[in-house]
Amino acid sequence: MKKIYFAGSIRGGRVDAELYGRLIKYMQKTAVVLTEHVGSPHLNLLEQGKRDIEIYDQDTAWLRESDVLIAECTCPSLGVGYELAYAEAKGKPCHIFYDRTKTQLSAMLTGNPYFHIHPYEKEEDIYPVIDSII
Ligand code: 6IA
Repeated sequence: MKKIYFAGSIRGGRVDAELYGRLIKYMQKTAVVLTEHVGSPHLNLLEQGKRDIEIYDQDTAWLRESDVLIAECTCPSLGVGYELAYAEAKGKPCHIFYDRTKTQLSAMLTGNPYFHIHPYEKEEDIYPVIDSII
């Protein structure tokens, strides 16, 4: 089974947290998701116990261990942008999803041919693309 690093906004804002949760649940049917907590509704409570240096060390270790990075980028997040650049530097395939009716993606992502970018209009459009990735 492929190991997936799923990236989604945390301190950038949790408006899409439920969507992340549904995507993670779907991917877990056929793959290992290293970052299940990104879709957790209880993240704020959990987060208080962990120091930022531990979060950084764990997440960069998971990025190096992963086979593919899948990022949901509708809600902009500095952390997700950093993870994308880190994964690119490590040669990991990077897939970016965003709702084109809600946001315009940064030119630093759309302008980089390394990234596989998947704009969508409806959540149901995401799932067949995920199938083709994993
Ligand atoms: O800048 P942001 O906070 O929006 O960055 C979000 C991204 O950074 C996510 O894709 C995560 O991989 C990573 N990240 C940010 N905060 C955490 C975190 N907090 N834990 C793990 N990854 C994080 C603590 C919660 C945990 C104890 C359940």
